[in-house]
Amino acid sequence: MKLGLGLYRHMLTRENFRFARQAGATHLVVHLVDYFKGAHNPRDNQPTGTDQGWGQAGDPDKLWSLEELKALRNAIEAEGLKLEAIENFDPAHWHDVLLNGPKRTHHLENVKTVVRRLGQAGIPIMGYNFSIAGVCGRVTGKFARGGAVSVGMDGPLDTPMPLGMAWNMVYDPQAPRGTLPSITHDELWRRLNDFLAEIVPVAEEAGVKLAAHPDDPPMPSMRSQPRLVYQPALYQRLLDLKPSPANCLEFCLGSLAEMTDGNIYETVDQYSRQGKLAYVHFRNVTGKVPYYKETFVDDGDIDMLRVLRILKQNGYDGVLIPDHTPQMTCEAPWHAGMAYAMGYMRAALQSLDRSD
Ligand SMILES: [Mn+2]
Repeated sequence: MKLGLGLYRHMLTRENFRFARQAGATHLVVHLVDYFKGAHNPRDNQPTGTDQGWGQAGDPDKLWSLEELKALRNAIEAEGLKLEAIENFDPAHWHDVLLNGPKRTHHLENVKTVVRRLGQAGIPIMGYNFSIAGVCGRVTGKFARGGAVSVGMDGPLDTPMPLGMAWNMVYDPQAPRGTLPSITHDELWRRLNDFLAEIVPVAEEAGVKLAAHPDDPPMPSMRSQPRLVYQPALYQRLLDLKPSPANCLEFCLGSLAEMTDGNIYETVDQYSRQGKLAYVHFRNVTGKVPYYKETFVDDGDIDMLRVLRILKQNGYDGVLIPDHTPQMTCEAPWHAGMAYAMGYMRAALQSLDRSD
């Protein structure tokens, strides 16, 4: 297994590539969506939800270009790292795939274009989250050990979403007032089915794995919209809809452990045994929806070492990234939190390798 670090768009600097290397990473996972345009304190790298979500989505007419992707890969390789995955499509480019809106056909073409460009740029994985409401409804507080600031959930959130919003970002600031009508779970699965039918063949041809993140938080519905993968067994449904080497998982241990059904070790075994993990979000948590808190990696409900042993047993050879960590109380809360998680992960992997 390989150690990686995830970086947000505004962090794609040589200094942060070096930070990743220093913390033991060999691989990077990169977010190209800018979640922090309206953030008053981007230093914490913790977007928080309001009615307006994380802020405004990107430019609908500007897809990530091949040149941009190649330049990014080159800059990362120049620091001795590999670019393993891009995490998340920009809602500006595909909102009508999620919403089944008037631009749906055009937005499916956008996704195909982005996937083909990843293939051409030699980036092996595209992570995505097929979710109408996205990551929302979380609270922030001093929940983690020693009063470290982390996120969690403190009860359901079912306020309907305003029009012009998808995946917790605003794609149309001029949208009329009003709220998005609810749809059924069956309708959401039908939209996913159509998405996979169109995109998986393109991903196969491009040599790119599509990696689905489970719902964060994994509630059956949020903001009056259904969610897709909110129990461990629903991941199997997603895989079985379109069996293909390109139909894979962005396997988030935290979100999976927050689910009310199943057992995290059986879940890890079930999906890693099938070779379906594109990469892993290696984070820990205490509690389950709708009441849970994110914790330091060594301090939650999941026995992370046991997870690693199962992954090894099933031959998982991909990348692990910390995903999120609590913010440590110092001048660099995000970096310190990540460095702590990376040190833990590196020690765990070394100990696993040397215990044969
Ligand atoms: Mn995750």
